[in-house]
Amino acid sequence: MHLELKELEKKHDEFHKEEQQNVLESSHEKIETEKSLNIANEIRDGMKSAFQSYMRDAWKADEYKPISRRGENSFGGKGLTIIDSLDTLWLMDLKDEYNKALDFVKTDFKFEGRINVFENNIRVLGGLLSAYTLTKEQIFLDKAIHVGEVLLTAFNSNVPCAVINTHNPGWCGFQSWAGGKAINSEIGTLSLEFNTLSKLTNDPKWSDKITNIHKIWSRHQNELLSMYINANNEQMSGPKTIGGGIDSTYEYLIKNNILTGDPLIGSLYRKFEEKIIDRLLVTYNSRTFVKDTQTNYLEHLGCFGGGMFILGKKYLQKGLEFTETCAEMYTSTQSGIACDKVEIQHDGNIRCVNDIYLLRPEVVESIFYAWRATHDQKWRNYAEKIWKAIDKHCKVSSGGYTDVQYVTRPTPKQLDKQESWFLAETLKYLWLIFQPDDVLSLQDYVLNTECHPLKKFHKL
Ligand code: DMJ
Repeated sequence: MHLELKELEKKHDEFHKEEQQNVLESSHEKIETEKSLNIANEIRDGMKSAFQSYMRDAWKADEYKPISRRGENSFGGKGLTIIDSLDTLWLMDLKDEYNKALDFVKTDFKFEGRINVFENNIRVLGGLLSAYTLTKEQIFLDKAIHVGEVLLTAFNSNVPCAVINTHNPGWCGFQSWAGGKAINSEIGTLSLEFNTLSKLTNDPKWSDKITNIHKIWSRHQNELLSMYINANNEQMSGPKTIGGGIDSTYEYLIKNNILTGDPLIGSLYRKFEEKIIDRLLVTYNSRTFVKDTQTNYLEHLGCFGGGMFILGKKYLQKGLEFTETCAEMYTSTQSGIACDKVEIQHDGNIRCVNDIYLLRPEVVESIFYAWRATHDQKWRNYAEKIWKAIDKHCKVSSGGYTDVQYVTRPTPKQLDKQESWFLAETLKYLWLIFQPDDVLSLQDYVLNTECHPLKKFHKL
């Protein structure tokens, strides 16, 4: 009898302890959710400031110079910032700004003149397709089809031209810095948009071009891809890294596999992924990163790689470690802002090589995938720190955000450019990190390299 009573008391105590623990956990969760909402609102205010000051001083220009308060037509005057911002405005429920952007597309948007195929594909075609995907406004699809028709004229052969000009049909240019060759990342970063356009229109003329490009990759699958490719004989040359010039080619293989469900593209990605892990991924005193072939340099641009491994699942842990190295590029400077290029030394020290920050997204991009994959609070903590540093040093007092220089000093120098990718990507990834997972669920969407969401084919 006595024993039974003791047993009962014990059970009673355990029950209360558990209850208290549950109450504690749920109030902790409440505080975390509230905190996340506040940070998300701050980021939304940042987007408001970036877009509204562009509206005030540079409406219809491609990009904004927030210090001199004027526009810059870096894309020949296509309203690039407007198109690149459409889906962010919609997602953040910035209605007035979104409606103004929609009116621009209806009445003013023109796609003509000199056109850089890769940049216009990821930002303009990607921007229009994602706006259509989210809103179902027919005008976005109509304009996307028009843009897609123009981009198709870049294909004189399997390897498209880097630059075309609608005022000079048939003219085909390549980047002079690439010695007249095509750049691998440029031709490898068309597939998500072209395949989506074919799917939505039921016309294979875009996806056919992608099939041809994938045949080139298949012929080179026994080695890592090089930076340049000769458009005439499809020979490759130049460095084999995952930085600028190659980066998003690999990213688009895994994303295209997820978008379309095509297993052949998946196995092509796996072949390259294996080689990147074997030959380029290193760990120096607990800092894991994908190195350059000749040096121990790591570009901010290359930091998309952590997110790519996380998406690929097989090297999830390596992806998380790589993402942490990239996040530490921010925490290792006095301003809390990362350098555009660093050297990871053998003792794990991060040495700045290029002391500039161009409002780039790749690190918060990988942090976004790390957060969605693990829900480890440390990723939100990193994102919060990065956001606060950007807001402190890159925000211009009269409105908008700018590139900065001398990020290793406590107070960097403000330059005079608000990149369109800051509104399309950096702010969107940061905001998404503080949203629940069903906001742009990765079960339904694939984000292109400019963070424009496209619907997975089986969900269409
Ligand atoms: C963006 O336009 C895209 O993320 C692209 O893939 C690489 N460069 C910029 C941002 O740094």
